[in-house]
Amino acid sequence: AKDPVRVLVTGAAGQIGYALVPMIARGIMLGPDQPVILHMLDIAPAAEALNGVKMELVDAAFPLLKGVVATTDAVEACTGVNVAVMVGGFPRKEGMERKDVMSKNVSIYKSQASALEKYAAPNCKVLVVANPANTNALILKEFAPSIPEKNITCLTRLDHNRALGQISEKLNVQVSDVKNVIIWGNHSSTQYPDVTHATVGDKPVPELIKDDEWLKSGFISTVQQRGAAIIKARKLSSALSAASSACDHIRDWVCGTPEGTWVSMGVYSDGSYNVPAGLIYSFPVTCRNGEWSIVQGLSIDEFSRKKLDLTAEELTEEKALAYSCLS
Ligand code: NAX
Repeated sequence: AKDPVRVLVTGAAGQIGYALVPMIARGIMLGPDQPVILHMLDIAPAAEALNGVKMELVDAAFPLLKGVVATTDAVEACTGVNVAVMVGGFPRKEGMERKDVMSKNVSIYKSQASALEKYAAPNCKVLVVANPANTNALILKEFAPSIPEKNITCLTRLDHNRALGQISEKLNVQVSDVKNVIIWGNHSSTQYPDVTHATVGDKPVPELIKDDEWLKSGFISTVQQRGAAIIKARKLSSALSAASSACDHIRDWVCGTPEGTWVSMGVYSDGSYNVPAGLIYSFPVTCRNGEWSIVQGLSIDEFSRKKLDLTAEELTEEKALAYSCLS
């Protein structure tokens, strides 16, 4: 039997945490033959709720679940973890300035970066979900310099999956037949959902859809605004889809992407596609042997170029704002 993998979930008493931990314990993230030990971190006001989640995990008697650590101590939470899913953060509340929210998250991600750097297992893979996801991941990278930058990513797979879902509904085909959409840039409303290279079977999506107007406007804004639409409908933000996409992200990263298929991940930019180096930016990637690489050589038309640049500009501004919170 395989040794258990230790998976950290921060913010585990929250909405996404509640959907995510049972998925991990059932093998959806790391596979049906991979035992896991869950490490759950939250803050003191949520300690009792966190303990309730732990009780439910015990009650569910998951065969793959070999242990549960539920704690408000970041050191205990980070010790020995092989995978860290960072869902905990400070939400933007009504009337709050962007800078104030950024400042709260910068201080959380700075201190959790240090705990991970000191106590996580070597080669720990990190996925940041909490918003602002790209910039939180960048701060984590800055303050955990001994963790390889290739190991620090943020979640844009939910946006990617939303794009697959929209195309599947529009064409009335199975979502599993749609592939190679791309989310470029920030996990925010400036993200660019791109179907230029997407296919259904062996046919290009733009040829199948034949509705340029929808592709260039309705589709893009629906994907960009989907989070807001869920909040409006549910009075709560996306949780099950976020949790499921986080599992997809880690599974493909660890187990590899299928031949001929790429996915979207927020990763440290090396300047590919003329995206400024040093941002955490969502790119199309393939994964093999536990490492992602950016898909190279895709053609970028003028329309796409503008969208790639716009979301990069927003990330550059966010980065500056985050740094201004440090001083
Ligand atoms: P909740 O408010 O339900 O849960 C957040 C949890 O984090 C709470 O239990 C809170 O106590 C905990 N927390 C706060 N500070 C912490 C700290 N310093 N250490 C550990 N835990 C801490 O939010 P939820 O709906 O679960 O969303 C979590 C985060 O995901 C939010 O930042 C949200 O904006 C972000 N999202 C990101 C998505 C993505 O695709 N990247 C999509 C879904 C989601 O909106």
